Amino acid sequence: MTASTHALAPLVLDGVVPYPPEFAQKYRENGIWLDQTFTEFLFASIEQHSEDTALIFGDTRITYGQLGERILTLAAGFERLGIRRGDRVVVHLPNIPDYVALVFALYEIGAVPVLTPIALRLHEIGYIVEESAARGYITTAAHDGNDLAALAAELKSSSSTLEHTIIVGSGGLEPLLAQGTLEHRRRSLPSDVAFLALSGGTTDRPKLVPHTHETYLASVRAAAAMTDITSDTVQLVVLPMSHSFAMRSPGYLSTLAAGGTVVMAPNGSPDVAFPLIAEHGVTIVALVPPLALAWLNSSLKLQHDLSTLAVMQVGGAKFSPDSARRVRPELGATVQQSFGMAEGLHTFTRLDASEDIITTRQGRPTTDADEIRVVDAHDVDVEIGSAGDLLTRGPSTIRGYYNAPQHQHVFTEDGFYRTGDIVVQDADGYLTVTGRSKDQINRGGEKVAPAEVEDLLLAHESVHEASVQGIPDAVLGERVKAFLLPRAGVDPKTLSLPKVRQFLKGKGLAAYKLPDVVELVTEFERTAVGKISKRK
Ligand code: OOB
Repeated sequence: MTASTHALAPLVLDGVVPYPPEFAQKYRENGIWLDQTFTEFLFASIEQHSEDTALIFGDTRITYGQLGERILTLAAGFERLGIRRGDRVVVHLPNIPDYVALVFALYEIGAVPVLTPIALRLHEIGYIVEESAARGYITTAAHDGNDLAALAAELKSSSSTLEHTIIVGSGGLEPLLAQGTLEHRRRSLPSDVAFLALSGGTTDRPKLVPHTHETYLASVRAAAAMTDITSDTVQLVVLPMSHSFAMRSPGYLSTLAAGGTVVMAPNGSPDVAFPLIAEHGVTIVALVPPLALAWLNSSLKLQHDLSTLAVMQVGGAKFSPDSARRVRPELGATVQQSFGMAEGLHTFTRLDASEDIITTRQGRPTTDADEIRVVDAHDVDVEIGSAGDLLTRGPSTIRGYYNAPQHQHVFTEDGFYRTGDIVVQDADGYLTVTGRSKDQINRGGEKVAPAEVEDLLLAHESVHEASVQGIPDAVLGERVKAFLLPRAGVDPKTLSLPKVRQFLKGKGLAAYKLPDVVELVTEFERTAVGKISKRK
């Protein structure tokens, strides 16, 4: 340790709910939380594998040595900009190699990236910038036909905290790369908040999830062990790199820490992914169920050599047993189901478990320190084999959302997170997800909070009341349906599906949250307290 290490005091971020000291002590004594930061975790690998390929994207190949150099150059650039330890910087990028370099450059200086999916738009990002009091915002010029440079300009003019907007790919990184590199050393502590991520969402506004280096790396290491990640691993990453499935379950973090190779793709469609598997000898991939189905149903699988693919992970939403059973015969890979959440817990089916287990269960926790309770409506534990609400507490599960005392009720007094998932646990600890008690739509792994969409719909001049619900869909699992009660005398045409979508898009809502179906109603059924009943 250097002299400056001793000078580091813990980073205090107001709005973070700490772990009780006795839990922190237990996790450290048990060797689950280690004395290591994100950059120490990665730089150990960079030093050992400097000549090996870390990242592949299109024709670009980046060695570990080059990645380390890029991180330290960008870190020097951020420091010159005046970004300091603890400062929040919203990162809103697609899967590109500089995503990894930029996020790790922020970790290197102890700044706190706020990791956001590229699909989000002004409504969400504006709120996230404000909520996190971000000093920086990093994006790309355009994505999916959306002008993100304009979004950056709009954010800058409306935010009182935002000083720096950086547009990657339009020369925006040049000033950061202009001169010099930092020396890699400890500038943050393992107990510091490393980053803020987004919760799947049940409320009218996104909630931010604070993870420390210790909490998150504990889950990265555990996932790597569950999935046999080594320096021979070639991992294809098609899901957004800001999502925890793509980050740490086992995600790109595990593969880079082991000295393996991460192949990034802009999306996971078979025509994009299959040639990459054949060309680079991909061994593992993580998919959401609709993508897994697209792979199974694609005739392209006969045209590409997919024989290196050993593990196909599926998670984010329920994968049907019938589809799971097709994976080995049709793709030659072992299916590994994963059930996880930004808030922390992630579970895996073990690679050597029986075909029955891997096709019907969503996994079990990675460590004995992950506590699971399955409870009834009175918070009383149900019998093994019975369905109930899943509560969890453990070394990688947060104790509260960032700056959100109003949402602390989703954590019990003794620190269990109420996941809002209904599960059955079997005698071996495996979980089967059977339903949901939270007000959320799971659209093929992308989470939509009805309250967020309803809130915007109520701002429409023709809408008197709105209820947004999930409807079954053969491919996505669920789609988004808006039931609208028009104001008296309104022409129904003003509330056609295209018009409603256009209205919400204009409000800056991400495309995946836009209703797939609109139905006009003349009245709503009510619950006893007068709320719109969603069950009926
Ligand atoms: C993952 O994380 P989030 O934060 O986008 O969503 C969490 C929620 C869970 O509470 C559950 O409702 C649902 O997504 N979910 C699943 C599932 N995996 C997640 N529901 C049924 N079956 C599954 N396998 O989605 C996530 C994070 C890390 C690893 C995997 C998924």
